[in-house]
Amino acid sequence: MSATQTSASAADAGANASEAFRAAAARRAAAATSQERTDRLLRRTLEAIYDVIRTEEVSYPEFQAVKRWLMQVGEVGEWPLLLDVFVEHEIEKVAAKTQRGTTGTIEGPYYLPGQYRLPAATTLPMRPDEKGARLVFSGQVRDLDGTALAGAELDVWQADADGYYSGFAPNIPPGNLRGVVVTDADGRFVVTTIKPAPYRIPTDGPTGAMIAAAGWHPWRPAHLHLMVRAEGHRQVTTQLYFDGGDWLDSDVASATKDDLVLALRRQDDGSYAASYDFELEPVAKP
Ligand code: MBD
Ligand code: FE
Repeated sequence: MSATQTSASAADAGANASEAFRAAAARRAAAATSQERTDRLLRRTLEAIYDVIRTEEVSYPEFQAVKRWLMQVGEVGEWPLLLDVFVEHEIEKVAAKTQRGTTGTIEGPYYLPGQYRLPAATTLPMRPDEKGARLVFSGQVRDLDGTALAGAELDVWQADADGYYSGFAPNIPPGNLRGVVVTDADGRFVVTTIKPAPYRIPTDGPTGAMIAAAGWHPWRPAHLHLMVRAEGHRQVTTQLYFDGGDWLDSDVASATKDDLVLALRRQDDGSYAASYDFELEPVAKP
C-alpha cells in the first residue's frame, strides 16, 4: 500500500477483519456441535436456498454471477463484514431471548482486544488533531439489583469523524479511539471522545457492489461499540446510537434498537454530552 493513500479500501478493511476474526477464533474454544445438529442445520439451509431457486426460477447466468461474487468476497476478505452486516443481527436476537439487563446488539467486524486500560475519568487515545465534535460519554455500571459495580470494564471502540476504524484503515495510529475504561468505586465512568461519523460499507468491494446492484444504501448510523464486563457477571456486547442522526431507521446492518439511542446534550463549550447506565446480569454461581 502506498504511504500517500489516505482512504481505506475494501481490501485493507477486509484483510484486516479476516485476520482479526481468525485471531479471535483461535482464542475461543471450538464449538461442540453434534453430527445430528450439523445435518439438520445444513439440510435446512440448503432447502431454503433450493426454495428460492425453484420459486424464482434462478437461471444459469444468475447462478454464475453469484458464484463469481462469492469468490470475490473470499478473495478480498469480506466474509466477516458481509456476515456481520447481513446475518449477525438474527443470531444476536436469538441470544438476547435468554439475556437480562442492558440490551445487546451485534459486535460487527472491527473489535480488537488488548487495548490500554484507562481510568474511570479519561480521554480515549486520539490524534493531536483528531477531527470531530467532542463527546463526553458518562454513566454507571450496575448489577440488576442496582448495586454499583466498581472495577467493571467498558471496552470501547468507534469510528473516527470520517467513519474509519483504527486497525482497519491506513494512516490511523493503532489503538486510536479504542480503550478499556475501568469504573470507579461508584461504578461510574466519564469518557471524553469525539462523535463518530456514520459508517459506510466500502463501495469498492463485493459487499458494496452487491448493495449497489440491489439498489440499497450502504450506511450504518453513527455508533459507539461497547463490551461491558464485571467479575461474576455476563459480558454485554452492545452499541449506542445518537438521537436525530442519519440512518437510524434504515441501518444496513439492522442492529439499532430503540433503547440504545442516546439523547445528545449540547454544552456551553460546543461539546456534546450523553449518558448511559449499564446493567449486568449475574452469572449463576456453581
Ligand atoms: C461496522 O462499523 C459495524 O459496526 C458493523 C456491525 C458492520 C460493519 C461495520
Ligand atoms: Fe461499527
